[in-house]
Amino acid sequence: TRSAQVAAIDLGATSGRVMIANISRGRLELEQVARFANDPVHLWNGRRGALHWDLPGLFGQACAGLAEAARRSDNLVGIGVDSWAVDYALLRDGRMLGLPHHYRDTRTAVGVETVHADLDPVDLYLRNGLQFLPFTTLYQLAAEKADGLLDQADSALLIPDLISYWLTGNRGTERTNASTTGLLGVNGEWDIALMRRLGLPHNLFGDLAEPGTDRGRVLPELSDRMGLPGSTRVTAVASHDTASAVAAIPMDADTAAYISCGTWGLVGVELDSPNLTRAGWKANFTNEVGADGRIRYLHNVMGLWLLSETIREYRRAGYRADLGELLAQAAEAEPAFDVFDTDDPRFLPPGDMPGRIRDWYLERGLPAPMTRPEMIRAIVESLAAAFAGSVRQAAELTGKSVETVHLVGGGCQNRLLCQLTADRLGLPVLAGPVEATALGNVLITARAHNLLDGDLEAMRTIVAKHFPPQLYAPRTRARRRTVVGAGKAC
Ligand code: LFR
Repeated sequence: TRSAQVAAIDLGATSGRVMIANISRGRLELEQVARFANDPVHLWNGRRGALHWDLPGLFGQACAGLAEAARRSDNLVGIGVDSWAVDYALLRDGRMLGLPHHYRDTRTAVGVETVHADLDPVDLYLRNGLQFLPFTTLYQLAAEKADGLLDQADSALLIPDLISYWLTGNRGTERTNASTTGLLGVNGEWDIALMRRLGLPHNLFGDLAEPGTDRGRVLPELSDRMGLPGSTRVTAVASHDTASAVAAIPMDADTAAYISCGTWGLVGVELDSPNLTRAGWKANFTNEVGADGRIRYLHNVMGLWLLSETIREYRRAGYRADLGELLAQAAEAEPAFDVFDTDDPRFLPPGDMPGRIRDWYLERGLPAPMTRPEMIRAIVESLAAAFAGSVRQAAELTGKSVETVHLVGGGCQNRLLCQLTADRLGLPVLAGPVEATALGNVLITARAHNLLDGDLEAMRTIVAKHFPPQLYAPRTRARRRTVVGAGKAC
C-alpha cells in the first residue's frame, strides 16, 4: 500500500508546531515542519489590560505550517488539532466575539467567588470530578457573565475546536477537552442542571464528539491557498494536549505513572473510571477524560513555566540568560536550599518569578537562592520534589503499585529534572518521547483513516518501537523517605 501522511497542529501555551507523520505498514516517522512562538497579548478593555491569546496569529502560523506540510508530502489525508485546555472563544452567528482570554488572566477570581458562593466545592467535585484550578472554564464563564459578555454570544468553541471550525466551517466540542470545562458530569454528559444553577446558557458548547470523529474537508478556498489536496479532512483528535500526550506514552498503565511535562507538569496515572474520594479532592487530583474513554487521574504541577518565566525575567533585567548553560551550572551547584511549594498560587500569573520565589523563602525565614544557578537549581529540585510527591499520591489514592515513571514532553530534555525525579522517587524514570502530544494527535487521525488499527495499547506499542525512551536509574534510595509531601510544605 502507498504511504500516507497526516498532519498535527499542536498548540502549546509557550509555542505551537505543525508536524507531519508518514505512515506505511505500521511504520511511523514524525517530522516537524513549523514551530512558532505563542506570545499572549495585553489588550486594554476599557477598565484594565487583559491577557489574551492571539488566535488569528496562531491560526495564520498553523496555516503556513500546513502549506509547508503540503509541500513536503505526497498523500496528506488528514489533519488533527490539539491545544492547551479550558480556554474558549465566544461566537455569535459564527463570528468570534473578541480574542479569547488567556487562562492566566486574573479575571477568574470573580468567577471563583461567585461559583463557590452558590456551590460547595466538594459538591462540585462530586459532579465534575475536577481538581480546583481557578481558571477552569466554568469559573471563566462565570466571570464573563458578571462582565455582561455572555449575553452577546450564541455559542462557544474550545481552542482546538475553533481552529477546526476555521479550517472546515464545521463545529463540534471534542470530549477530552470538554472534560476540562467543569461542565461535563462524571457520567460523561453535559451537566445541564449545573449550567442552569450557575445561570449559564445550557447550549453554549453544543454536541459532544469523540476523538476520531470526522470534522469534514478543509474549506476549498483555504485548501487551495495552502496547496493541500482537495480531499484532506480534519479529524477531532484527543484535542486536549494532555490527552494526546497521555495517549502516546509508551507505558503499561497498570504499573506506570506519568509526567507530561511542558508549560505544566501533569502528574498521575491512567484509570478506567473516575475515582472520586475525599482524599483525592483534598489532594487536588482531577479526573479528566482521555482517549478511548480512559480517565487521566492527575494533578497539575506548575511545570516548566517556572523556568521559562525566570529566564524571561533575567533577560528583561538585561542578563544573557541561556537555559542550557544555566542548567549545566545548576547541575554543579550544591542542592543547598529547601524545596519551595510549586503549587503556591502566586506563581500562576506572568511576572517576576525569581522575586516571588525568593519571597517564598524569606517569608519563612529560610535561606533563599540568590545566584542564577542557585535559583535554577532550586526550581528544578522543587519541581522534581513536586513530581515525586504527586506520583506517590497518585499511587496512594488509587492503590496502584507504581514501578516506573514515564516523563514525556519538553521536560524530558531536561536531564537534571529527569534524574532528580528518579532520585527522589527511588524509581526508574523513562524519558521521552519529547513530542508525545503531536504523536498522540497523529495516531488518532491515522486510526480514523484506517492507516493503523488497534486499541490504545497497540498505539503505545508503536510509539515504544519508534521512539524508545531513555532510562534514568535512581542514583540513591536513601532520599526516598524525604519524598512524601515534599514540595507541599505549606
Ligand atoms: C497543558 C494544559 C493542562 C491544563 C492547562 C491549562 O498544556 O492543557 O492540561 O490544565 O494546560 O489549559
